[in-house]
Amino acid sequence: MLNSTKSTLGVVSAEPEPIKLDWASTALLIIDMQRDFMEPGGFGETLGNDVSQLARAVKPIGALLKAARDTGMLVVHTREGHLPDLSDAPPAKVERGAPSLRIGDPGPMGRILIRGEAGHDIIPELYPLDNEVVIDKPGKGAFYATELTDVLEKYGIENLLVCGVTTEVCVNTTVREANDRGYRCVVISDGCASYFPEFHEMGLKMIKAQGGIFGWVADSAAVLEAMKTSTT
Ligand code: C5J
Repeated sequence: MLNSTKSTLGVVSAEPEPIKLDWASTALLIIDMQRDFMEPGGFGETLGNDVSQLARAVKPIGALLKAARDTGMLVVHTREGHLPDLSDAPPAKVERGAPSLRIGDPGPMGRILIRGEAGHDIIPELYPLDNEVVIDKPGKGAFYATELTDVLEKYGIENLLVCGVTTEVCVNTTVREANDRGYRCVVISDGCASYFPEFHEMGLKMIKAQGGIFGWVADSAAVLEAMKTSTT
């Protein structure tokens, strides 16, 4: 799929300051909106988390996804998970803690956090279209051991609208990786969520602190407004 967004500029009302974006070089990056994190019986719940905390991000992401699809913006979805033989899952990740089920164990949505299982898939509300990019990642960051850099370079992407779960884990790790690679990241405050509301708040604060040390933070309404009022 080509990023068919016309070269138009929009100014997003963001923190710590407004940011001007060329939509033609901007992609929507949706992190790990998988059943394993969002639904009972998945990886998130095996770690003792209240998965209902994440539901609030679905609607704002859906609105951005619709706008991106309507305007031809590149959409990239990511999924955290591992190969069935666990060859890409470090023992340090699999063995830690005392979850009710470990990565690779059979659960109600198939084997926990394993590619191809029902739990690994993206939730129906945000399901990728056939022409959208889906990046499978073994780690928390979307750049580690994936083809994401190649995809972004291929489409001439310089800016990322980042949303998904969880704010302080895979969203923050990915934004830090992206920032070091030179991408401007706008993190969507209501399009991210955490099992711990206080970590969500702090995760956003860490990004926009010190003049935007890792990037910018804006809500979905501000991005949608900027997309509507863009100029050529
Ligand atoms: C976690 C993620 N929380 N997608 N993964 O383990 O944030």
